[in-house]
Amino acid sequence: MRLSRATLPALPPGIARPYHGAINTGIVHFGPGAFHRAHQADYVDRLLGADPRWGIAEVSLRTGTVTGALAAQDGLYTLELRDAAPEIRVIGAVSAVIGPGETARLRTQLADPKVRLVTSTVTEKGYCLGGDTTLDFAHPDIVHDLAHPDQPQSLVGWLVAGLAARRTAGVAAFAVAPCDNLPDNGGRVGAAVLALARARDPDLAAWIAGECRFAATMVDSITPAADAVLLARVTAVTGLEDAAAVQRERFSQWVIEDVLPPGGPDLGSVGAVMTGDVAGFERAKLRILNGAHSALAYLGLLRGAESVAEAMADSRLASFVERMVIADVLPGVPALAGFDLRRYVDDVLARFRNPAIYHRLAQIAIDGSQKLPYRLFDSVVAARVAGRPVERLLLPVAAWMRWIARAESAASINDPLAPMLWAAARDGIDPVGRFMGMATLFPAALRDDAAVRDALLNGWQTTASDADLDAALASLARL
Ligand code: CS2
Repeated sequence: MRLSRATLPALPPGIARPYHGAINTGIVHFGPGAFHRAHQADYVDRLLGADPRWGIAEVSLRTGTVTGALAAQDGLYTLELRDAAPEIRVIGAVSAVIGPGETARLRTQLADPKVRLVTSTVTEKGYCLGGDTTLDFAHPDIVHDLAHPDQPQSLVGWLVAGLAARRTAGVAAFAVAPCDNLPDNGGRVGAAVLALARARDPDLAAWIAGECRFAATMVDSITPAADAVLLARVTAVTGLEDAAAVQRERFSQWVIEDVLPPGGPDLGSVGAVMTGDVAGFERAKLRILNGAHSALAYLGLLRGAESVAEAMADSRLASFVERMVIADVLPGVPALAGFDLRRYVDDVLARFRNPAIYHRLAQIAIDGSQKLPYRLFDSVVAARVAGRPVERLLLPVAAWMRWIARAESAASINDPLAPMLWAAARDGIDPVGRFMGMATLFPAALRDDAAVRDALLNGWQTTASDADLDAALASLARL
């Protein structure tokens, strides 16, 4: 039997059920992947009992797998919180499902006056940004959206189309809150939307600039991809099949810039933190948590580990990463009022050790070219400015290059720049030079930096042999 509204009564007692009344759609979300379903949708689910206006219309622009599974289950799915005493809840925040190609429905939904907030988790690459903060006008999706503004393919194209439809209909703009791991995600997406709107119609751009708020957010909860083991566990506990079940650690944080207009969902009432300084939290999280994650992923994969907890059980690797974060990352992270960053480091490392979470390193290793600039290179820039060493920070980058070089083919690497990265890593003469020359990857401040080049060359040599890498991790953890 499959989870649905009709089968809800069959759930065993003790499993929390969703709000039973009717809900309206007040939020449109792009990218209903596991992270969104485990994180933002959980906050909204806990809000609906008090205010059922904020159901979520889930939009998938590319693949219909998740939207298809949700549609077959009346939008319901199971969330498992994993720690020593796992907890299972059925989430009922999804009020509508819009799959790829349903453009007329999407346009209507975006123009609906009841919709006040649009959120997104489309991964770093889904925003079509160039090397810095601006929209990449050479991106094929953006080229397409400029030529066909009413049939967009990109998220940014749909935001512009939705706002244009509201303006024409005399409906107030919705607010936008991107929820991906990008620093200043609100500001960047806002700039990208304005850039595309301007290219289409300067009056529209002026209206958006005046009417639409883009809130930066910091999102955090470790969410391993759903796998067959999870689905089987969920069915064993609930007695129901669920093709859209998700899992995450119990810890969860959602920090939202306090620029959203009144009249929207009161996410603060269900634990989201509204603040003026999202940038500080975002930077701290990206450099500390995500920086350590990426370091564990590439170094751990070279050392044969498969999960974050396994990599943390490799004491040589765990000591190295801890030393890297404390000595090289932390000093470059500006202080946050009322927030103990040193303690945050310990908490993050403890979360990585959670034995109830099987978080695959291969999942974190995806899209390195999109992630490393914010996760590690920003720390390298800060270290160079302050005259601190960069050897430790660049060893995981070298491990990434080595991991790419060992891939059988470019096609086996999950990264939008895979062909270029694979060709560079396999360059027999100067792979480090080829990587450093990539403008979208290396920040300009580092591209011609001899100290960076030396450290990467060292790392590249070191990662060629397991014994050398072992010795380097041990000695760099002591320095
Ligand atoms: C991870 C993140 O997959 C990755 O790259 O580093 O998704 C991480 O688990 C989350 O940001 C935690 O909030």
